[in-house]
Amino acid sequence: MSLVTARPFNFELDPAHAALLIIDMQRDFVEPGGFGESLGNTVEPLQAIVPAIASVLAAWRAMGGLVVHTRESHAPDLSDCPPAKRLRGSPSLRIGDVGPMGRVLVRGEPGNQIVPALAPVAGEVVIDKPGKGAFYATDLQHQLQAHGITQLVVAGVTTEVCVQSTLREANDRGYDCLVLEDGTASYFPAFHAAALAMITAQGAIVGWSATSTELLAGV
Ligand code: TIU
Repeated sequence: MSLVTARPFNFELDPAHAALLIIDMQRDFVEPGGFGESLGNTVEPLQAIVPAIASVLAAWRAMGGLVVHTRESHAPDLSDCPPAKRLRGSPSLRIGDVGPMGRVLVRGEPGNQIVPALAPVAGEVVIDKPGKGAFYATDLQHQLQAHGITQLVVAGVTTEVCVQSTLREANDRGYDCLVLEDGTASYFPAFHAAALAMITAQGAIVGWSATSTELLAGV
C-alpha cells in the first residue's frame, strides 16, 4: 500500500491490484479531422494532457502494473451504433463517414488508433467500446476480475463524457477510482473542472482525484 495525496482525502493505492485505465486517447478525439473536431470542438486541450499520461504510463509499465486502453469505436457495418447516436445533432462528419483519418469512429481506421505517444504494447488490454462508458457492451469487467483488479487509476478523454461515465460504472461495480486531474481533459475547461468536483464531492461519492505528480510520488 502507498498513500497518494489526493482529493477529497488521501488514496490508499494498492499497486498489485490497481490498473491504469486510459480512456479513448485516440486520434478521433485528440487530432484535427476526427470525431471531436467534427462536433465543433478544438482539440488543443486534449493534446495538452498527452505528456502527463505518458509519464504515468511509463511508470506503470516499469512497475509491471496492468494497463487497459479503451477506444470508442464501431463495427464497419455500424451494427453497434444506434441511429440515435449517429443521427444526433449536425456534425460536419457523422460516425461512419469518410474523413481525413478514414471512417469516423470506425474500428481499424487510422483515426481510431490510439495516439502514437500512448500506443498499447504487447500484454496490455485494449477494449473497443461502442458507448461512452467502458463497461457497456464490453468485457472490461471480466478482464479486470481476471487480473484481480480492485482499484482503477483513470486517465483520458473527455472528463465529463467517457471518463465520468466509466467512473460511475466502475464505482457501482465496487472499484476504488482515482482520476488524474492533469491526465484528463475536456473540450470545455469548465466541464473538466465541474466533473472533477462532482466526482470527489460528498466524501468521494464517485472517486478521488490527484495530479500525475502526486500519483507518481506514490508509485
Ligand atoms: N464528445 C465528447 O466530449 N466525448 C465523446 O464523444 N467521447 C469521449 O468522451 N470519449
